[in-house]
Amino acid sequence: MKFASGEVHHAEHVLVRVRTDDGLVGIAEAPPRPFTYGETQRGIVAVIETIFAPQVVGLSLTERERMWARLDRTVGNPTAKAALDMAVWDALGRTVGLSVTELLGGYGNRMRVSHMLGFDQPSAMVDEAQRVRAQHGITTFKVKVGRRPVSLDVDVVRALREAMGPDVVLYVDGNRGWSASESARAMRQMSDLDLAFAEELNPADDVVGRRWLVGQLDVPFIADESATTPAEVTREVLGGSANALSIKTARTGFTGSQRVLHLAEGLGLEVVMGNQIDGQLGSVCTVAFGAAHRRTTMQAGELSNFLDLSDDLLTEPLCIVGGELAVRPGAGLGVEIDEEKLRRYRVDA
Ligand code: MUC
Ligand code: MG
Repeated sequence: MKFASGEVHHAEHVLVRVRTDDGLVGIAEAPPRPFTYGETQRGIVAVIETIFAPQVVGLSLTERERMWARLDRTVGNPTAKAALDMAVWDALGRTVGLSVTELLGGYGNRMRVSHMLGFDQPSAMVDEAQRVRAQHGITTFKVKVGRRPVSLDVDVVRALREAMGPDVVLYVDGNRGWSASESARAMRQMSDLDLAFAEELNPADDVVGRRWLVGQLDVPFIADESATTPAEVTREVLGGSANALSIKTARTGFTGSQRVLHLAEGLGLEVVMGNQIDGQLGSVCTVAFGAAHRRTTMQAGELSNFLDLSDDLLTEPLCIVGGELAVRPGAGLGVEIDEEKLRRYRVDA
């Protein structure tokens, strides 16, 4: 997967496991994304082993507020904290015999899926979209943009609209690749392509340029990596630099994602469940959260990046059917790690 801020070739993730006194194990994954959050695989392991584990071992599964007060003494490290949080929720669900989706909100048990298309030639991106629609029934696509000249990406989006027809939902994500003026020009050139959203086309740190851009667009502007915490969301939205949100459980866990979601409800913002190029375990976490709440099910969730991986760790692989991914029935997240595969892929033992 290639995009304006980086590329991902391997799933060098961290599997986080929380063991309870009763012998139950909660699980979650942390995906290192140095170009977005500054984390690395070894850094995630180190911060959990040396700082977070000593702070949380001994707490009850219901003391999440206390746990976060301790985790937040350390700045940064969002995916390490999020994986710990989600593993605790998984362990809680297994303990009380309820799914995480029921514990979080119980709104539904599935989400429509949006598929992310990384940088390539227009014909290759169209081929992928057609294959994904034929094989999995997916009809919503997020197109990575942010290349120079902007015509590279404009041509792709136009080719997708022409090949896929008027009924597919298309939106674009620039991962901060363009300037404000490049973004405005590209969006003008795509104004006849019926885009649903534009995401992080330029950096939020271009403060005036970003407000200028967002103020002139006729589609909601999604803040992703620029607004990950309630305070960042408040700053970006009240400052006029965004008017929709990407929520990623990979970086805010279930506890922090719920805070951001409730803030979005209060502010009246549309939200999209985003993907941090997650494996199957991360995708299970995203759908468990997204299906649990009404607002997150209003848009298709980005749940299909795991399709790019040649193998994964779950005993029962995920399956997207009819354009939807279902929550796994069963307590907690409802999934188990295949210990044989874990032995094969782990790099620390
Ligand atoms: C996205 O929505 O931006 C790519 C980089 C990253 O941090 O997340 C992905 C997808
Ligand atoms: Mg994004």
